[in-house]
Amino acid sequence: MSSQLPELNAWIHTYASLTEADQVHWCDGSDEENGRLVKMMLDTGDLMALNPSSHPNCFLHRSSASDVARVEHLTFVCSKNREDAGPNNHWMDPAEAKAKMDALYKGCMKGRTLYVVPYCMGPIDSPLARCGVEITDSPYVVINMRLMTRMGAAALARIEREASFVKGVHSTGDLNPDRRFIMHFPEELGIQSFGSGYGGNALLGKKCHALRIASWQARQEGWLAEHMLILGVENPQGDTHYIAAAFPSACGKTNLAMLIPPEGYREAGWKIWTVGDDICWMRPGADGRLYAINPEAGYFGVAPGTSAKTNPNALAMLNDSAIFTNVAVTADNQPWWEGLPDGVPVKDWQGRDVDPANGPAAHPNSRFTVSAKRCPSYTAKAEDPQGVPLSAIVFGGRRESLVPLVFEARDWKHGVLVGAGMASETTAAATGAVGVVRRDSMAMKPFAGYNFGDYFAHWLSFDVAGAQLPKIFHVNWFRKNAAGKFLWPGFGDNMRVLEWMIQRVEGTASGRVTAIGTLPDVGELNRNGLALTDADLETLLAVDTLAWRTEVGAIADYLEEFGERTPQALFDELEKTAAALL
Ligand code: OXD
Ligand code: MN
Repeated sequence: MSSQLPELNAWIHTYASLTEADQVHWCDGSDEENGRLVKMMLDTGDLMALNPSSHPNCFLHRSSASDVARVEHLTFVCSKNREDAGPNNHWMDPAEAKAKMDALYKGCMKGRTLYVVPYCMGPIDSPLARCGVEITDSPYVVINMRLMTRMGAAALARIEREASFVKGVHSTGDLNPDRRFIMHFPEELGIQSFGSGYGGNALLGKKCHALRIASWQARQEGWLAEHMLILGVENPQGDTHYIAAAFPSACGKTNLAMLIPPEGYREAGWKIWTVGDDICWMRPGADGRLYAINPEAGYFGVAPGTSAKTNPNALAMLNDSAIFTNVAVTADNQPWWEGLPDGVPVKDWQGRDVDPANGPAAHPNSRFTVSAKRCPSYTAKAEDPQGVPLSAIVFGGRRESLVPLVFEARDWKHGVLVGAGMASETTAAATGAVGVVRRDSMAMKPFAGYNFGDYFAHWLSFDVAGAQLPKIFHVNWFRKNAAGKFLWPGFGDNMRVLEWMIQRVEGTASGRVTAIGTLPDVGELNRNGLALTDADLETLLAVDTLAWRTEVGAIADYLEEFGERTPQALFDELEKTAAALL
């Protein structure tokens, strides 16, 4: 097979020759094709069937033990000019990167099939969607891309029509961590990945395309590609407000996206709808509002910690047609991970008998892949080609002190500063060093495909006459008391904070203006059914002037890192906050 697009055929031909692939298979995305690939992987041991009664059509994949996560130190943005990648990215000269990758790709698919995976990020008929083609020698990548993107014949038809697509090349190579690179060529809309079969390194539609390349493309074309979930909050009157929210990893993005409101809210008729859990592309519409789509079609979520308590919706979507990667299994072959209250794991993520001396049974970064449509809070709005209009944008991080439960930025400019300055404490599980504050602007530190200074300026550029921009908020679910206990219950109770945001959007909550922004006034946060003392609420909503002065200084130092490219407007905003703190 080939396509009607000579440029695409020529590109495939180049890589089929370079990699010396045995054969080339153009993926159509059909059930039949998927069934064949699954059967082949069951035969080779690449996949294992899970319990067909409890988990029909669910499979387990065990990755190589040294290939279990994204590799930021091996991820490069190869723009022509180093400055364009910025201090927030690793950079390599494009010619040098290509030479390196060509040498790695040479003959790497001998004895393997080269799969051509055409895919569309976003609803197939959406003007906000963008397409790509991934070349890969991993059937695991193909079956994951089928769940995570609109993959196959319809995407190919759009690519042939538009004659423009992101070109991604991926080979698992020999999985040698010393021969592993994830290269991005934003000026050419190209991605080259070698040596990893894992998630964000290999499913090129996700972080590589939908964030790094798309953020660059978005800047040229006047939109934004962000590391944000999108949810809809429907009130008892049936009106829905859509909210996009950015959090660094390990801050509960998937849980917030699939939140189930507390009982009192449910009884009153409140509902949460999930549009996306990781990535949001947004663009101003004719009415001046920002419209958002989830470019993905599925969820590639972290399994550990997902339970009936933390995320009942996620748990419910995982009992059929899901792929699990690096989880443990029980004696009757059900998937298992830390945080599940029931079940006893017998084999760990590497297939060994479970032994606590080997660490957790499921890898801490073990994952599930599942179609978004399987989520009980799925909304057909996720397929709306026009996207959903945003009422609010939320930034958040994990801060055990200083940062209040919620505050609203003064305006868009201040909101951009709040996003640019956001930070999160590292967790012991991730780095070993607990409580180290790391700046992670808009949760895009590992994902912005260009210089953060230019990125901040691009954000500011949306503030034009006639724009009806969403309100910007900052939240912190992770505030602790002196005894180290979380002050806020989080999870479903975060609904209370969402409700206050909506009241601010609708103009029904007056709030309390402070130096850092507007906080809920006494009595504005709904505490019905919540065991939260007045003293704890006061701590959650306090602004410690002295400590915030230090924070303002730290944010200024951070913004200086991007040199002349940091817009002066952000320093002016910071100055306003500093003055209000005096
Ligand atoms: C993810 C991540 O997998 O942010 O979504 O690492
Ligand atoms: Mn993410």
